[in-house]
Amino acid sequence: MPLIQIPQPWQLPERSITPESAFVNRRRFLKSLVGASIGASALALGGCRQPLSDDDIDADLRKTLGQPLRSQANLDFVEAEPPITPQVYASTYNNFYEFGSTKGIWPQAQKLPTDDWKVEVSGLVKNPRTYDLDDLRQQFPLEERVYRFRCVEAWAMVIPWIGFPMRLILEAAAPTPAAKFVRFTSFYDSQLTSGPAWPPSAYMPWPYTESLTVPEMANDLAFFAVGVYGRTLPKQHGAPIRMVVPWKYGFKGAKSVVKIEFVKEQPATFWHTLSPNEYGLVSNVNPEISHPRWSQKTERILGQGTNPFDWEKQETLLYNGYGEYVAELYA
Ligand SMILES: Nc1nc2c(c(=O)[nH]1)N[C@H]1C(S)=C(S)[C@@H](COP(=O)(O)O)O[C@H]1N2
Ligand SMILES: [Mo]
Repeated sequence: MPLIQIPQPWQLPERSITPESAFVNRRRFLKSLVGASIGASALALGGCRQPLSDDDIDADLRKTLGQPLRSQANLDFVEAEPPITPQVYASTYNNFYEFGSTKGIWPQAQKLPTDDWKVEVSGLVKNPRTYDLDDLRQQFPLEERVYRFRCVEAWAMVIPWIGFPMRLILEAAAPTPAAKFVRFTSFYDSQLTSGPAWPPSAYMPWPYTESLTVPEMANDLAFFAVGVYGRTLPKQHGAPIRMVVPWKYGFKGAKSVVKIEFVKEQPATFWHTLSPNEYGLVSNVNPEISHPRWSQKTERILGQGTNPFDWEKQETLLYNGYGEYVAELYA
């Protein structure tokens, strides 16, 4: 499938043209990043943005595209506001509790076994099906989407995901009228993804699960990512396929999804089960609803200062700025 970039009204605004030197640097930057080996040389590059070209796509992802990128389709570049977070920050500052409770779990996450991955789509649907990764990537055309991302912990970033709208899986599955919610389950194996030592993993309701309503999943913004920054998704980001729901707090986007089930009742979910006051079932980004332990009025943008912890502060927007596209879901 060609990787296509379809301009949509919710895309982040186009800005001035990035100089050629930045483009060359970006390519070098992308090439310097192979899986987990992340070069510190990339630090200089914050925020410049160019259309994806064939050179920017790694061999693994390209294999599944089947044909070269359609370059004309990618000529419009998007410089995001705020700028795209440098990959070196986004891929070394992660939440993935299956591998520990600190942000630096990316080396541990390399244990995730992603070969022969299968995603089961089941429950209240006319067409249950188990997809392997090639099925998914070939059946659903891949596109790039630059989205703001807001963690409930009040940090934020801007990420260029590659994947396809969740709606395409929903349409293929054809949920029955009884289906009201969707439960998403992450990979779990008590040996490989044993969870953090502290807080104690034994008390956590594994596997990690999340939920959306059927209309939320059908919204055009709800996305499954299989790639990021022009490459196959690194394991620490939730390879090989993870949810991206940009108007909700980050925890609503389960990583390394193995099962998508259409159900009648609101399912129990991981964080909500652990701490219902802190992690709501809906959890739309909302500056007016404080977390019990901190305000949600502002957020810190990852990687905008000279080091990852010298972060710019900005105001948090209702629905993370995507209200125009999603507010009607909650009217
Ligand atoms: N399976 C699983 N999915 C998960 C998490 C997790 O611990 N396990 N953490 C969530 C949280 S709190 C956030 S902020 C995002 C982080 O995604 P990133 O590390 O790719 O930025 O993943 C979400 N999805
Ligand atoms: Mo988060």
